Amino acid sequence: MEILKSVLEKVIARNPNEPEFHQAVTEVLESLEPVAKRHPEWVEAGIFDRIVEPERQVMFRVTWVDDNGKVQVNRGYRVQFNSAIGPYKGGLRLHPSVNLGVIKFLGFEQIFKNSLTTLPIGGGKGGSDFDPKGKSDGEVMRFCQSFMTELAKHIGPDTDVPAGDIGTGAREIGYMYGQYKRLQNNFTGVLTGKGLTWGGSLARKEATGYGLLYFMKEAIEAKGMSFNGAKVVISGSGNVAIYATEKAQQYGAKVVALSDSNGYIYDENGIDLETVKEIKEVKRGRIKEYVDVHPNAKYVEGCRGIWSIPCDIALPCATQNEINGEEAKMLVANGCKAVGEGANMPSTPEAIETFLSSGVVFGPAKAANAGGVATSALEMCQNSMRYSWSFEEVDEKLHDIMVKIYKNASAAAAEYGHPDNLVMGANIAGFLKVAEAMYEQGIAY
Ligand code: NDP
Ligand code: 2IT
Repeated sequence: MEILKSVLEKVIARNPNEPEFHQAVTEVLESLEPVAKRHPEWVEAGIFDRIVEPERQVMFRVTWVDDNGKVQVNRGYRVQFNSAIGPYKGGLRLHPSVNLGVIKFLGFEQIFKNSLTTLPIGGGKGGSDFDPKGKSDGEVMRFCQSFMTELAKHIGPDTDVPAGDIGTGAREIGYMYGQYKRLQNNFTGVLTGKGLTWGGSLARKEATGYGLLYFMKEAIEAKGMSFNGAKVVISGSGNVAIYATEKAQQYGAKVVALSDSNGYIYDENGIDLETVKEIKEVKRGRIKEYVDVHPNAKYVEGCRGIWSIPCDIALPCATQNEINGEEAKMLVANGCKAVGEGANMPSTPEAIETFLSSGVVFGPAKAANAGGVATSALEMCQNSMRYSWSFEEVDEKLHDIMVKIYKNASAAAAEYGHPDNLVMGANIAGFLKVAEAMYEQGIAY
């Protein structure tokens, strides 16, 4: 890195103790070096210095009372990173590992991902260190109401439109929406991932997982591979993993493993997804319960071992940095030919380097998992029209968007001299539109 080195140095110096944010920014700036060379006017206008600094960051206290009458205090976040091309848009993560650096890395990634969707949405992210696991519905509701009491001051259908992420699903979105409506006295598309009877979009639940498969199908078919008959390993067993499994199976793949943060299951006959949905979506149980129903399958304690399973295609769909360099080497040594990131930043830089240098078809998160937020933008569109499309209509638009993202990322990679490098292609293609918008809107913006 030459031109952008000082930008990165400043980010690291002024945002200490935020390793995930540094990691996300480093990757993007490395990709953008050839763009900076071609666009000195953007360097001059400080586009690169500005894009790494959130427009606004809100941190707040979230107080709620648990079932024992004890007062609990969590910390809430909303990072409104960039609104050059539309209202801030991005999910809310509820997980004990959440801190400012994690939300900033996610918000930063979201800028480029949202731009790639071709729809008019800026980048943002939020969440809390609240852990919904093991909490009663009443506790989750009281937390969500308290969280929204503050968040409501900062969002709006044309300002910032949050959605789900880890730990935030339909239940949490429902409680948050109810509280927003109570506070503002208006019924508006301020959140996405809403219930289907109150403004939610058909196919939003399936969108991230399905979109991942739509993207990866394009990417692997361009290299003469196919999902049909392929052995696939998918990490996680939440929203993204479940619907990635569903579409992979529809494409004729055999998904042999899924996981949660405690361990993984291996079923050589292929995962029975109905069992997984029952455990995860209905009972909110643990993935190890799968072997109670399918005693032929095995459960292994510890989630990282999942990458030791030989497979043709790996789809990490759990969390950041879940595949390190060693695990990537193991995947490649065992014959893995394609990796599609359903989660945000699931591969460490060393893992990405291993995949790219081994000729693995690598679908980076910003491009490969953009189907969720793209369908959120379609939900916003339907809310604005006060109308709703059928499942097939939304699914078809999602499919077209994912194919377009693949083509745009692939074309940008080639144009900037790195054919097949979809990491560079996605970062560059996502950046160009935002940079142009920022440039045209002037420096005071
Ligand atoms: P869910 O909460 O539905 O599921 C998360 C899954 O990942 C669970 O199986 C969970 O296991 C596992 N997991 C979470 N944290 C960890 C951890 N620290 N270590 C190991 N496993 C972990 O979330 P989603 O499926 O919605 O999200 C998964 C990933 O996809 C995230 O990276 C998210 O940012 C990304 N994403 C989600 C989109 C969406 O529309 N939902 C859109 C684009 C990206 P456990 O139950 O044990 O915690
Ligand atoms: O990481 C993501 O893109 C999401 N969690 C979805 C965001 C959204 O607004 O639908």
